[in-house]
Amino acid sequence: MSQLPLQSPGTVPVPGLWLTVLGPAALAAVLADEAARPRWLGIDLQHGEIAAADLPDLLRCAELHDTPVLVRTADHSAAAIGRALDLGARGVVVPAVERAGQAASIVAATRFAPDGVRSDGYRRPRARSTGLPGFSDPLVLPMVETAAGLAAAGDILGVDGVSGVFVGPIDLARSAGWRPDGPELLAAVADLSALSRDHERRLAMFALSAEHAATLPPLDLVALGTDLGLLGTAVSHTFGEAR
Ligand code: 3PY
Ligand code: MG
Repeated sequence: MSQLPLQSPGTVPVPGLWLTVLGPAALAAVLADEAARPRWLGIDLQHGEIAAADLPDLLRCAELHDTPVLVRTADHSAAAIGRALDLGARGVVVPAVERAGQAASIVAATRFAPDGVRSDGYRRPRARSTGLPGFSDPLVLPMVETAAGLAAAGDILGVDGVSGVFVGPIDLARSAGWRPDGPELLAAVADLSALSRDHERRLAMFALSAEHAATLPPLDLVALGTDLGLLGTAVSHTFGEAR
């Protein structure tokens, strides 16, 4: 697989859509336009309204539309991580990682013995790749979203098998006492961007909007908003003008 070069200043991160409410039928409609669809999807099992039971149909729908999915698990458990990968997720985003040891356990949960502790079930074996050229398979992205996680980011990025870190600006800002779109957060992301490159790892982040994304330091992956957030923006724009 060809290697996607690590991002350098001014290059555009791979844009994704964060799903919090959509079901498979609506997702199929969103992905129907091949020229304009998001390059990846994040399915959020920590927040939002999507239940674990919705995952199989959402993943099948995404697969039929050739769109790789990262699942944000509700917690760090090997069960949650293994299940997301079994169902076809190309990677996992794991909330609030604060220590290298936690990151190592998460990596172990993504790998079969003898390299890890992932259980091998009865599902048909499938050759899986992230579908994102140059991104490791599966993507293992611990979230940096607390002040403690930020302080430990170098150690977390140094863990063998970690693909990179995923910044959660809302929780990070809350934990550090900053605004999510404030200058301290931007400076922290710039530091993480440099640190990720030093470790030859990826940097991903949830942006508050496409406009916010345009202000961010170099990233590899960016979520440009949520399904419900984008719908809300379109509704206020449309009905604000129609009133
Ligand atoms: C955060 O910003 O804390 C997130 O987890 C985004 O979903
Ligand atoms: Mg968060």
